[in-house]
Amino acid sequence: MFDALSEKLQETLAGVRERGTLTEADVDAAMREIRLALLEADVNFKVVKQFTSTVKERCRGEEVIGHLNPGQQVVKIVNEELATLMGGSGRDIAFSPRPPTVVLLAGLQGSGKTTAAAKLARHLRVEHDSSVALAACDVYRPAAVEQLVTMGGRAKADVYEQGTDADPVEIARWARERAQREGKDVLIVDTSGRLHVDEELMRELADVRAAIKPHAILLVVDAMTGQDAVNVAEQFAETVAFDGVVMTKLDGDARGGAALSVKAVTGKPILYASTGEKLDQFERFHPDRMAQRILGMGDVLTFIEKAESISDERQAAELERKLRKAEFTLEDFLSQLKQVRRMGPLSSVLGMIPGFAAAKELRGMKVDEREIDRVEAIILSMTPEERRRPELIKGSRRLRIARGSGTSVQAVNQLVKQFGQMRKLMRQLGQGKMPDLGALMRQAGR
Ligand SMILES: Nc1nc2c(ncn2[C@@H]2O[C@H](COP(=O)(O)OP(=O)(O)O)[C@@H](O)[C@H]2O)c(=O)[nH]1
Ligand SMILES: [Mg+2]
Repeated sequence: MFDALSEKLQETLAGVRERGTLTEADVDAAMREIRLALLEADVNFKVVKQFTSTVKERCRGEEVIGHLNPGQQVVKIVNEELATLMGGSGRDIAFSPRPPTVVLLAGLQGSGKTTAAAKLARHLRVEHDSSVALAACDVYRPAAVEQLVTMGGRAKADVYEQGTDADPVEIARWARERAQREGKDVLIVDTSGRLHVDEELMRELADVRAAIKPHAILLVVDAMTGQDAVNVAEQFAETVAFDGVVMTKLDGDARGGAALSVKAVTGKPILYASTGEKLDQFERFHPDRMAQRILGMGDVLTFIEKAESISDERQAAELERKLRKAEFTLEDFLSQLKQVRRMGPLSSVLGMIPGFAAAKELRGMKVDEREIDRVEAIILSMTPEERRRPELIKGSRRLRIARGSGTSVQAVNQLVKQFGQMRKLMRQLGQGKMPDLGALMRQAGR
């Protein structure tokens, strides 16, 4: 998703970034291109207009024009405004202090409610360790109850159902009581949809809402329907005040218009994104990360989360302390290398780091895993003392390490030298300066 938009915005911003100074005409030209790119992505035209005028105003106000490194500033502004457009930072539903937290799902027929109900149940079980029950309140289609029973089973959630003869409001009320009695943390209520927003649907939703007083109402919308999805959301917002959106079928939506417009039009953020038919193709929606991804700035937080999931927190804190004090040794470097490797092929990991993903000359670059093997071998051939104090590595030590690792004295020299540079860089980092990773890579490649 967002592929075409992403490419166009990156192209435009790369042009801006390369300029030394920016004139007002440069900014205007860039805004025109951004406007076109957003319109082509099927973003609501009013939203586009508002977006570009905000960005332009900020560019003027923050003295981008004539400023040192103005291109970076423009990219930063576009990034922030894109994130704001989609709702700021991502969050989960708010849990009630008195369980069960009741979540009502609403939306048109086929938007993906039943699928989302099961996915959300799984998500809450896995991420929050919640016990979840699902209530089957779509009694109009005979297969709807069965579908929820099957999918709920796969999500390891209890499904509360009374077939298709009971009244949806009664089922909802009964399910809420049962969830409380059975000590469930969360009850997710799946409702019926219609092909269009109609009065009957709205009345039924209002009745269910009045009967069970949900803590959160989520509107499920199909991203593939583009601006129709946004119009539907707008209609719902007028009658059933929902709290957030579940955007489904993002896997089938190449343009991204609905995802970019819905918050601005309805005032409600996207909380979850569904990207496939499988149960685990569902995640919290992070507007800030999405904006960065669209602009090719790398997905730093996802990267950090990935890293955190494999290294424990204490280790991470210790590492940070060392980085700040520049006590980072080759030993630490080795353990970092190992951790990074566990995260997957290096090229995909590097793609998540800003600077790497954006640098044109690095796009499509293959990281030579054998080079890393060599580095690892060299460090492994050092004594612990040498790893802590690489400045000891001279003369006969160098030869011993080269022999032990099956490399050459030059290779050992090079590693020690590069490590020295890296340390210097980390000292800067410790002082709050972000290193220019692109420049570092170019240097290393020489
Ligand atoms: N590709 C894709 N299909 C989805 C997604 N979410 C739901 N579907 C499919 O959309 C169809 C309608 O989903 P369903 O949950 O029954 O919609 P409901 O009528 O709102 O309950 C089903 O065939 C689902 O498998 C998604 O994120 N991606
Ligand atoms: Mg359904």
